[in-house]
Amino acid sequence: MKHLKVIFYALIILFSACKNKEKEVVTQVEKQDRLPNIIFIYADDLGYGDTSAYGGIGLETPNIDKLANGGIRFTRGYASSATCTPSRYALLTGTYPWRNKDAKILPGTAPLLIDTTQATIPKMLKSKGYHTGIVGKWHLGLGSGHVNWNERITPGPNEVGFDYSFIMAATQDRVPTVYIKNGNVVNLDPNDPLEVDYDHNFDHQPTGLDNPELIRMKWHHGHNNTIVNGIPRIGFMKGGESAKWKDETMAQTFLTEAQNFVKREKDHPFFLYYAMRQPHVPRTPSPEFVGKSGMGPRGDVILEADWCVGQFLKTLEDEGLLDNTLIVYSSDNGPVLNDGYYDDAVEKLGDHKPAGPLRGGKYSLFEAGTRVPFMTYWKGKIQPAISNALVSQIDLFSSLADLVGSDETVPDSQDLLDVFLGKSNEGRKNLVVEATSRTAFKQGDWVLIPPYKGSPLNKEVNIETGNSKKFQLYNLNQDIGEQKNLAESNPEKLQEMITAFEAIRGK
Ligand code: NG6
Ligand code: CA
Repeated sequence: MKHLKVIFYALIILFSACKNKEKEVVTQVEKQDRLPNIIFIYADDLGYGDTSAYGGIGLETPNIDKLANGGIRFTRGYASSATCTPSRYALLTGTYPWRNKDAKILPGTAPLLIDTTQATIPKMLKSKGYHTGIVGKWHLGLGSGHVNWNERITPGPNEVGFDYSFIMAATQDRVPTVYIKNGNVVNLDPNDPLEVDYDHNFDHQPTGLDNPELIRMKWHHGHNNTIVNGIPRIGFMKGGESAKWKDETMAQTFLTEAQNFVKREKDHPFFLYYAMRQPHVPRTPSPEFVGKSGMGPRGDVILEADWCVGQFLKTLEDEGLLDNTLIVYSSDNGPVLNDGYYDDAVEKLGDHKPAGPLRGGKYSLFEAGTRVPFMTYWKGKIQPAISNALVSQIDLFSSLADLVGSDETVPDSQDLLDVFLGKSNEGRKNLVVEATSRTAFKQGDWVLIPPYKGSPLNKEVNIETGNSKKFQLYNLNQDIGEQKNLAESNPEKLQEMITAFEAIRGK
């Protein structure tokens, strides 16, 4: 009897040990099979030459460089547009922005630009079980015509695929200067309602134009409406005092939100779109970064952004997430120095070249408008390399769909997953880029800019627009700075480019 009892207990112990073993195996398999987390870190107006990884002079960006040098650094990675709204629209929908006539720089009161029935990356990932979030700059419109900022603002990010959103509505230089969390203005006092208008001032509200004595950052062009925190903005705003953001703590606020999101969501696959506001105007570094670059606030906020990337990567590392997370780093458009405020960006630039060797900048059809820092990083999975493949941010939709096993497709987005993971160098054959409602065409090493009316120079920002009465044809392989127009000397190539361009863009 005693023996039987011993055998019985021994069996029970053996059985439960087996069960535990089984559980261990299952968890390991689950871990291996788990879809990777996906993170976009998106800068605002960061140029091709603004990081040390891309040869930037006089600015050290060790954390962004870690992504560039530890992953694939693309030398021909493009934003879809030379301005923010169209690029962000294309990034999330995988659709060329020039197909949507409303995809232009939007005021803070514009309605939601993405149709709620349209395919988006976060929706596609959600269908595969991802938890999705956006932290930072939105600038894709909110609501459906008239927004009451004192009620839940909808539709917005939550209606186009994001489970969680903590955003600024438009840009740091546009009202409303408040954070919006899942559709609600953060810290809003119902007794001090928030009102926003882009056409008319509210009674007795000071403005940058009329009250220079209240200003701590002088406006150069535009930016002379309502003053918030001593900075004159675009658009008029009244009330909402307790909800107004502090410009100097915005970097930390977004960083903390991004860190909290990954800590919260780490137990299942997640997608985070971390849309940083640097180095867009107004450039307001936190006190630790003031004067750090020697280049004035523009350089200082680039260093601050780099620090944020470092802190964010540290969180991913501490949480044990780096091995299973694909990070895509890029910028929404090329660089600009004076974008409407006097902030020493021009005066203190020194030898730094925000566009590197490229011509133009933000708003421009030349290369620097859309060719931006672009890298993919996945610890242990992507081998460090430099890729010269032609890739665009619109390709992320189809490439990520492939990665997660979704068969959803959108016409303009090409599946370049192997290129993004460093297994292939076969990028796109060609690409249409947009800049302030004009388009240009790249195919192989060649660039075609069709004739456009309008000034060849945007005098306010001192950037060449790309406008010319004549066709422009450049060969980037021999002439990365687009100095030698070959349209007349190579009519066959010109015709070949025009035909290929029209086949995509229409006549
Ligand atoms: C322009 C603003 C510029 C910037 C830009 C949007 C003026 C004169 N200029 O209209 O300062 O806000 O819009 O930048 O108002 S973007 O990166 O969001 O596209
Ligand atoms: Ca931008």
